[in-house]
Amino acid sequence: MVKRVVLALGVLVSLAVVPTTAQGANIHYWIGAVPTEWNVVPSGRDPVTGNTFLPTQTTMNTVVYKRFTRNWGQLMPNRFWVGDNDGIPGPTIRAREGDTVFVHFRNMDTMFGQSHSMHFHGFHYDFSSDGAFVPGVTGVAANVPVGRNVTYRLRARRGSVGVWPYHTHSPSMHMPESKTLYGMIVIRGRNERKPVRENIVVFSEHLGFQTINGRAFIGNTPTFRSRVGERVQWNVMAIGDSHHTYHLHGHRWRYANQNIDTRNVGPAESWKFRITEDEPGTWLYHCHVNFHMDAGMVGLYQVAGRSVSGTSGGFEGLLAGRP
Ligand SMILES: [Cu+2]
Repeated sequence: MVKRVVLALGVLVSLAVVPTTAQGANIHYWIGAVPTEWNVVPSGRDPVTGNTFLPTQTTMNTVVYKRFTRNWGQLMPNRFWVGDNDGIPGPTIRAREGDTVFVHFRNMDTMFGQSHSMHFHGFHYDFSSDGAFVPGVTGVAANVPVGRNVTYRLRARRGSVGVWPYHTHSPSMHMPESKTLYGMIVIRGRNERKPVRENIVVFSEHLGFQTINGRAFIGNTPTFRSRVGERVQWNVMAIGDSHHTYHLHGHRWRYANQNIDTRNVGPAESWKFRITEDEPGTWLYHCHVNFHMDAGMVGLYQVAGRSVSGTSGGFEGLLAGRP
């Protein structure tokens, strides 16, 4: 009897030691710095003004982050619009509070032959995984030569929940052809529910254009889609030298105890908000700095009604030029 009580107590004690929330997972990413040719205005036109551009004005050789399958098997497929593996922004790194993320990085920049790195906001990590070059102090992970691999170990803790940038922080971050080495981190709370849709908007500037996810003008920037009744999350971030004011037509959300429909985002700042969709339409989202909008920082958000027919109204024609 005594034995049984002791055993029961032992079970109770061991249960108490086990955390009440689920243990975090170990997540692995294989991400390379890959040279690529990038067209900022693949349609060659701004459908609002009718201005046209030649490919020679809108195309650059540059270096981007791309994700590979396990152990560098092959490039992960790209998905339309937000892509996730077309290069700008780089692949989205996802985790939940409690997870440990291993990012295996390989520098494949044979085009420019520069050393690169990855530096992550939001996560907790040891100094050796900082990925930021300090002369005479940091190791190879802060300045990875072409052909070399390193692994960054990142921990998502309670203070890590949110959306964050990652980018190169080797000396190459000061070179024009490496200004395209950036991407987004999305860390969910342990018990935070997934939104039905997630729209990623990264403001930056390339080749003199003001870009959203590396593209300029409607039909080149992402066209996001949703349906009335869906819970939609917008992740907004800026990279580069400018401050932007994200604005979404026909919608408003709560921030700092007030209703807003426009919010600032400066270099390396990032934030998210959620809305439950109730306004069908083909809405503009854009930076409200006027000359930024004029230079391409504008896109469409198409919200269909509950019926299948939706509200596309000539919208597909706008996108005809998109590859
Ligand atoms: Cu702007």
